[in-house]
Amino acid sequence: MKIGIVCYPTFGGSGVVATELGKALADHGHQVHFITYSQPARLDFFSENLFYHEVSVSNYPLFDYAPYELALSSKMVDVVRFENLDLLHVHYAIPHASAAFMAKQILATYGIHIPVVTTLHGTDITLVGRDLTYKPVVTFSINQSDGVTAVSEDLKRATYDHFDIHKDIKVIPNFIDLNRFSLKAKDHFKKAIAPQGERILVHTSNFRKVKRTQDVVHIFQKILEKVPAKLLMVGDGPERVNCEQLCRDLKVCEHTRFLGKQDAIEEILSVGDLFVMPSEAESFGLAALEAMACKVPVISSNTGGLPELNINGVTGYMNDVGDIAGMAKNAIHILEDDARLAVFKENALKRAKEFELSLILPMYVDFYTEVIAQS
Ligand code: GMT
Repeated sequence: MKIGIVCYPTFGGSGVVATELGKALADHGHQVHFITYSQPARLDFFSENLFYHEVSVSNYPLFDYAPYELALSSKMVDVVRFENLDLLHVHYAIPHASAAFMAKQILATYGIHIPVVTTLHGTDITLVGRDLTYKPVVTFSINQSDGVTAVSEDLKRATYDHFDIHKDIKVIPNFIDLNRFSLKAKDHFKKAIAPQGERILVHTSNFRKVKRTQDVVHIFQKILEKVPAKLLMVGDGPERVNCEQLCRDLKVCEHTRFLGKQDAIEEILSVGDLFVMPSEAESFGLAALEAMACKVPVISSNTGGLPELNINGVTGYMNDVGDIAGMAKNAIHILEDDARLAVFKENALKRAKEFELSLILPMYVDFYTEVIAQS
């Protein structure tokens, strides 16, 4: 198949999933054309089946806001026509699904029919999409997609609950490439971070409000009262500065390192003993799956799709959003006993294997085939 993939080419989860999916499809002989405004973060090598088409938005003094969506639609039209694509797969509804709808209409005037698959990732539904500013367009463009997928049962439910959707939504969970995400020997790094053999906690995110990153610091402070530990905060975003201040206020700075945006997340996860994800909303929790693949159990909130990934008492624990005391208590329970920690680590990896790329990729390929046949 020749597939066009549209996504946010950033460190965000939806862009990561889209990029990894495209790479895997290309490995399996499909031709994949990425259509984005910059080179996706994890598309940093050559493959004969991978192509990248940059959407450049020309500015004009009249525009307070340059019309990215129009430039994207035009680029989709161009790529579909001249690369003879079989299908467009857009990740994150806003504005990709409506841009695809526009492209589809334009292509029809050339006698070209292009099926569109939209994958819903989370905040496009639960946060931004529900905002009345976008809701009519999001509803319309989901309904106009030829196929719709969601990354968890919870996100599917939320979509039906909050939008007037009359399309079937297929749940295809996120996946993990265990060739990349696996426990790496990083003993020297571990020693540098935790010279006295302290437990290492890891948090990775884009430091947006929805991630409740300050909860991570509060939880860590409580853990430190009982278990010698270090905290690695990976990623960057608007809340980082507040977290840094909180570390100073709570006097946990000397045990905390802010590592900023990192490419080799698997190497950092490899020294981790516990991953902390206290998010307000999380449609799936890809970062938690990445941790589990590196044998790191997860302390998380029980929001959104997290219960579909993290098994309470087995791969980690879940508490209500904001239950800092509960999360700290469960973290201490896992961390204070070597044997218990080892069991949680094994369980985390076992669970991650259920989301192996090779199991999930065929679900997308079958879905594309079905959508192409039906449209
Ligand atoms: O979590 C973010 O802020 C990024 C966001 C995105 O779309 O890039 O992540 C969403 O999609 C990921 C991949 O499907 C999911 O694993 C995340 O749970 C989801 N984030 C939220 O629902 C908050």
